[in-house]
Amino acid sequence: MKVSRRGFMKGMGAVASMTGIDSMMAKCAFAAEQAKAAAAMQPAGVMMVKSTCVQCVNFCGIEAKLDNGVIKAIYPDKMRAQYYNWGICPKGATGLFNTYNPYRLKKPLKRTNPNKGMNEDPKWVEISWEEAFQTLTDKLAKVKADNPDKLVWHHGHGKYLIGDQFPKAFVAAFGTRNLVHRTTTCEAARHVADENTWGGHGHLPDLEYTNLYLSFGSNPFEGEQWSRWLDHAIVDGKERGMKMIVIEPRFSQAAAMADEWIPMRPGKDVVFILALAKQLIDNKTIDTDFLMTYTNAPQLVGDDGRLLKGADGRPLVMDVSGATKAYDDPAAKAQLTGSYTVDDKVYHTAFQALVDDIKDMTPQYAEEVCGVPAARVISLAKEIATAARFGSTLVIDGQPVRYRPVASYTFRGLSAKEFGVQNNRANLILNMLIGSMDAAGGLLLGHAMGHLEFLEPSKCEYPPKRVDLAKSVYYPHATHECCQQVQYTVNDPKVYGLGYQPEVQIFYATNRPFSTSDAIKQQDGMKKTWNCVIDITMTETTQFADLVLPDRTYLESWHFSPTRSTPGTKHSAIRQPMVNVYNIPYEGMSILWELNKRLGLRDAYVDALNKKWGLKKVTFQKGRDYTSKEMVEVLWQDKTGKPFDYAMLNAFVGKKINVKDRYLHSIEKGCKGPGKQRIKLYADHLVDSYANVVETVKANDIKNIDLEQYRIAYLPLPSKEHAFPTPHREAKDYPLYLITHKRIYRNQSGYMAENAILNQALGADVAENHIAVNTATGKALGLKDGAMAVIETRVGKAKGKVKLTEGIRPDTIAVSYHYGQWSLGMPDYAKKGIWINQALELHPDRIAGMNSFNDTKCKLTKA
Ligand SMILES: Nc1nc2c(c(=O)[nH]1)N[C@H]1C(S)=C(S)[C@@H](COP(=O)(O)OP(=O)(O)OC[C@H]3O[C@@H](n4cnc5c(=O)[nH]c(N)nc54)[C@H](O)[C@@H]3O)O[C@H]1N2
Ligand SMILES: Nc1nc2c(c(=O)[nH]1)N[C@H]1C(S)=C(S)[C@@H](COP(=O)(O)OP(=O)(O)OC[C@H]3O[C@@H](n4cnc5c(=O)[nH]c(N)nc54)[C@H](O)[C@@H]3O)O[C@H]1N2
Ligand code: SF4
Ligand SMILES: [Mo]
Repeated sequence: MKVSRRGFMKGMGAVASMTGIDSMMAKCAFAAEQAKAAAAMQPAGVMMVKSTCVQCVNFCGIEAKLDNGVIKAIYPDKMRAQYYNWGICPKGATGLFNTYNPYRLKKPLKRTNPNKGMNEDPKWVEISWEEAFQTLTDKLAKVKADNPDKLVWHHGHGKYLIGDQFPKAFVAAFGTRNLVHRTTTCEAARHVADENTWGGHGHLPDLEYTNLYLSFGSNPFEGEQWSRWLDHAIVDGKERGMKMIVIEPRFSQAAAMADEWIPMRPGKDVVFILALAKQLIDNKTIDTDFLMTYTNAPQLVGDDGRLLKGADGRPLVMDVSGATKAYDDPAAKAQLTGSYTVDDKVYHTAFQALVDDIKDMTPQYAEEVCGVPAARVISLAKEIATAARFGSTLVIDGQPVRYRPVASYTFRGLSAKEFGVQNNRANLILNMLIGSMDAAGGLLLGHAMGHLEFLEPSKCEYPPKRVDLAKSVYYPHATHECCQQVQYTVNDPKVYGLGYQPEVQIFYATNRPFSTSDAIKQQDGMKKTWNCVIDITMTETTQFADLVLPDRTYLESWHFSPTRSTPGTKHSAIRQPMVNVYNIPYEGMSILWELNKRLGLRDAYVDALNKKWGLKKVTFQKGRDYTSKEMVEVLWQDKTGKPFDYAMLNAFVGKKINVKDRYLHSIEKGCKGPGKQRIKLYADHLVDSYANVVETVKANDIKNIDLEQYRIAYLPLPSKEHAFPTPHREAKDYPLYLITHKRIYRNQSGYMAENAILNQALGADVAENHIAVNTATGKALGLKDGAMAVIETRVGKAKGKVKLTEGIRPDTIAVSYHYGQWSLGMPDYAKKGIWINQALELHPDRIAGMNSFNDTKCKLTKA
């Protein structure tokens, strides 16, 4: 019998309302019984169900084939191909193995061994959901009555499983300021660079029209990114004749696809980019019109680093007449370069400040620092200039738009760094110089000047309010809820001036003691608090948990699922349950609902949900309960205006973006003309942020801030100092650079290490990772291919198998993330490979709070 999706959902709906499987009114034990009954009532026959894969951040559309209620195969949803997603990856195709995984968590667990540690058996005891909720509610009620900030909520992948909004609404209703998530381990430095440059964040290369694509350590094809749209847009671009140059220390899959691989020395990109900038400027091959119209390049800067402003506070420019004028005076003919005396003081244009800043960035200097031949710096600058087609326009659908078909793009390659913000600012400045921002074929910015507050200096508060020290004097522009500082602060709040000791931590789909740098030290904080973990398998985090709650997987639960918009499309999607393999009665969304209810916060939660989700037409109502399905229905209807039946059949609705919205809505609206803020080529407000750091440190006699390092971090322009992160300066006895990266066969950590296909069927190379060592380096160190070696850094050691390759710089080794799990709750086959994070130094960016993952230096020796 073949059953349609609509028929199936009707059946499920009937089961749900009849048995209360999804109903939060039900008592826990009762719900579990009913879940079993529901599972037994799966319809017979073959059926196709559309949904969204949420095993990584790409949210691919999927179509699953069920046979008698059992998932037999997962295919890509062809309907989404025209919008963003053409196919699925090995993880997506084998995702059912993560759901049918026999090592899944099935019942709530209570720890009975009070000692926490890597080798401590927690001595779990199974408990009922009722007892689990009661324990958690009691703990939370106590904390709430005392000081709600003593609760710290963490989510990692959880951000995508149920969105940021549900947890954010919960902490708002509860009253704690302490919610942290994973963005600060991903790309927060890039977001903060965007925010401090153009007042918003998020940008994408316009690959449909790009002719020259520079990729600085963005890792598509391996670390899948942006809905795999990036992979396909790159392939399509290349078929059209686009040239792609990959600049990074390692021969990545992207490098394998590229026309050229430039093996950059780790962490030195900023010098390379500034050397390119100098060449472009010296050769007079820059987009002057762009700089004058959209950026603060002509604004005057004093010797104190600040902008010269008129009586009304508006920044001034130097008119060709020799008088200053307001930057946005339509009558002004401003100078782009030069130094001028105003009221007996010397001022330079911001552009001149850049020219002076990079005067030493010769091709020879770039060669010395970055290990890239000087001749290639010179020739690449020429290539960029030719490809940029200065002054040209392209007519698309009858609309002329600026045409600068060169895009310089990056992701964690420049962001997962101690100077991540400055690295990314350098890349933005390169795009500014060639005028590629918001041009056809260039770099498209999300919503320029949508948040002008990002362009203001930080108040550098002290004492800090939040456990992650965000926006405090420690991380003044940390706007993305830094997670990796938390355990240090929890371990010793007084050192940071935090006025309270956190008591309870909840971890929802995140694996912090495995995923952060200097990971072993991170465990100390978790030993001090009572911890609840919500996951689908045992992990390194459960090793430190007091209570563990099982969750349903992405194939078992509802969500108004995210998608990734692309330069040309926007969409909405849902995720829907198709099985419930272990009859688990709750999942992320319903756990939160139940908690709020038991804490007496249900109506406050409803208010917060409406606000966080920005609901307008259809909203959550007070005084009633919602099943997870009903919550998704509210969200779908408000966001799409379409009936929910449509969602259950198609799981997706998409639309194409018109030319105006694509090219003329961002900087054209936000940065051009009178009264509009200009893009900050020169980030003058960082000078004031630094001054506020100095003042706060002095006023409070703060001992653990190195002001000289803050001065360097807060320079208003990226500079050569930003190519020398702490380990590069200090770890003199450690000769090799150590970098890490993603692999296509894993998403992060935890559950996927237990997927039998990805661990057994695809062979040994997939089941583990290795140390990539240049052949010449291996020979010099007496290391043969396959030999065991020890990586030693200033913070730890990691042992693993060597893979000799030409695909890495001789002064660098690379180890992928994801492998070498050690949780006692995992089967041995999931533990293969190297856990590199125990050996990575942690140096958060002093602007963004984003962690450095790729700055460490090491020794390599035969094991
Ligand atoms: N060396 C090195 N370290 C890295 C990286 C790197 O490239 N190199 N990458 C960094 C990056 S970009 C990030 S984002 C962080 C991520 O690190 P974290 O934020 O710590 O963890 P996540 O990988 O987001 O979450 C993984 C957890 O979610 C669980 N999970 C999966 N599906 C479900 C589900 O349906 N329900 C529940 N409740 N749990 C589920 C998994 O079992 C696992 O325990 O790691 C960072 N760490
Ligand atoms: N298969 C898979 N896909 C994923 C994930 C996953 O776990 N698995 N995670 C998702 C998440 S949460 C994220 S944040 C994204 C991350 O997406 P990416 O940032 O694209 O991926 P990473 O592998 O973290 O990127 C690091 C890249 O930078 C390079 N690199 C390291 N140091 C330097 C340097 O100094 N300079 C330059 N130029 N390059 C350098 C590395 O060689 C590597 O290729 O991936 C997402 N997609
Ligand atoms: S790329 Fe990510 S979302 Fe897409 S199929 Fe693979 S795991 Fe799923
Ligand atoms: Mo990430």
